[in-house]
Amino acid sequence: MSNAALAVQPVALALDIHPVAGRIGAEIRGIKLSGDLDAATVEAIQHALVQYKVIFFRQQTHLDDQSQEAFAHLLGEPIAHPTVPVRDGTRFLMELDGGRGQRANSWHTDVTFVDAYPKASILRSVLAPASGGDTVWANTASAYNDLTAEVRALADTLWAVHSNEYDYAARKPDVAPEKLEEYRKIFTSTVYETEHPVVRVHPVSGEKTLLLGHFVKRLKGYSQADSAHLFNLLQSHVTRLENTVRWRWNTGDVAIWDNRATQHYAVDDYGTQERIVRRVTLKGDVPVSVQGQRSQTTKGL
Ligand SMILES: O=C(O)CCC(=O)C(=O)O
Ligand SMILES: [Fe+2]
Repeated sequence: MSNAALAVQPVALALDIHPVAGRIGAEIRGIKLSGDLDAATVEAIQHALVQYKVIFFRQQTHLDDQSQEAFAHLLGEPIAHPTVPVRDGTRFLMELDGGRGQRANSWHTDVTFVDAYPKASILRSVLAPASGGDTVWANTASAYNDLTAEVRALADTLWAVHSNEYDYAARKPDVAPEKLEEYRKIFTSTVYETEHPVVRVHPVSGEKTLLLGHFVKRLKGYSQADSAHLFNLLQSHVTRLENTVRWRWNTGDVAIWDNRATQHYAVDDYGTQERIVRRVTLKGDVPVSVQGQRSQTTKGL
């Protein structure tokens, strides 16, 4: 082979990757995120994202709302939240401000109340508290693999109804009722219901993943009580500490997660300290079950 032919062979770009926990999460060093990254770097980031499921970049304090959105465009097609208005001056960005009670302290996958929910989320810390306010991610593929063969076979057949309408007060007893009502009104301005398989085949890796989290209302064909038992049996494997990674934020850190293979939880232990994060989500595709059936939105279209 001539030198010229060698030169056009695609070269896999090696990122400086440092796994954080045993089963999920890696920090990537030496990259300055922006809308101008070259194609090889973007491809390597995409690959690391599917492999590690959540990737972290420190010291990205140069990013602002616009360059966060520009970077997001390189990884996919940014989409706005279906009900929460975008931040002023942006097209897709959503802010979560702890001071305004926006504390995502329950286990979830983003926006699973619609069928083609986001494939990934890109979260930037704008203001990190001096202590506390960590975020935890869980690997929903290893959680599936941890089940016994018998429970896996059962899970493969289950379908769950996901909705953005749930008992907000029951979930957040510590938030003032007026604040909660204000939030609920916006979040459920359109009520959605979507039927998803409990086991989703990942469209890139082919892994089987548990698709659950706090938008699940019930399992199809089961009573409320049996739904709760079955849900807890499966969900408890997702959230086992061994199955998670926890990130201690500094202002300027960016976390990107594969929303098709993870759940996350923002720990609400920072009291009255300020904490602000901003998120861009990327368009996903409709989940497919082990048997090849697709998810379906039944309400809110
Ligand atoms: O505040 C966080 O760390 C995460 C919030 C969250 O759930 C999200 O951005 O999707
Ligand atoms: Fe979230």
